[in-house]
Amino acid sequence: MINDSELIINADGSIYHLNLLPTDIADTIIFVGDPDRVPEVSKYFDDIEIKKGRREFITHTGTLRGKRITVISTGIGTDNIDIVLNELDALVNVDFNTKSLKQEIKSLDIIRIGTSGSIQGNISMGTILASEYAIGFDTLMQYYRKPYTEPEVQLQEAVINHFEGLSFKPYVGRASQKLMDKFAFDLPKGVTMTAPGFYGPQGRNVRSQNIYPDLIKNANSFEISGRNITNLEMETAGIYALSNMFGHHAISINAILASRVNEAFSKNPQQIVDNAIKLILDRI
Ligand code: R1P
Repeated sequence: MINDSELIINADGSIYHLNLLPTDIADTIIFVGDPDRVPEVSKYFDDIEIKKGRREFITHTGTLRGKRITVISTGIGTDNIDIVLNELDALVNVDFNTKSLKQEIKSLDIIRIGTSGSIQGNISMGTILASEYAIGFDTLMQYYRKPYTEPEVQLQEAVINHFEGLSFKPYVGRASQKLMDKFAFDLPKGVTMTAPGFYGPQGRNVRSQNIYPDLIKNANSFEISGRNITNLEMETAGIYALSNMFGHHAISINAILASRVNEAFSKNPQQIVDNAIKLILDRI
């Protein structure tokens, strides 16, 4: 039995932060960062059966062309991803009555529709990019033991060698091949760098003194077996590595809103995000 402080269940039977009951979620779950993006996705559902939320975690569950589907906002950063992934996993894999693991472990399909900045000149604003791999420049996975595949270890070692002198150890996560085949067969694919902050951790310097001022330059020049780091955001590595650990399927689709190499930001970000939402919902 899992004790009350390990797995906190609210008085109404819902899980602590997400405020959701096990019956509130579908097996296919769309992640968005911004809570305001949740209705931008669910407005395309045929009906909405559940609207719940707490803090930055807003959830709508409904049906699209006969398929039950959930969209949830994760807020910003892999610290939030830790909460969302662990609580969603508990919702499907823990019996809340006995507080014990279910006999049969379930795998969710998780699709992030996010926004991101390009760090390669040939990936322009407006691109909808699928992350094959993600590299976490945060410390989330230093708290979890999990096996890594050989390509993941090779990518991790190449990153550590290329970004000399980091005081932390980046980790690698990968997309689900099943979801890549279903959602991203014709999309540009890339390697996504996930940062634990928006300013210093992404090499931005408004009024700070950064320990790693050359992050973007180094990310831009990284190369392994013909692969580059394509884009930069704040969640994908955490989503991938935790999904890999738990056995969930995950894919991250990023609408490219900024070009860090050309130092530009899109004039129509809403339109680009809406294009990504419609593309994914068409393929659900
Ligand atoms: C930063 O502005 C936020 O935008 C990006 C980053 O990953 C970070 O969460 O993604 P979302 O638009 O999906 O939140």
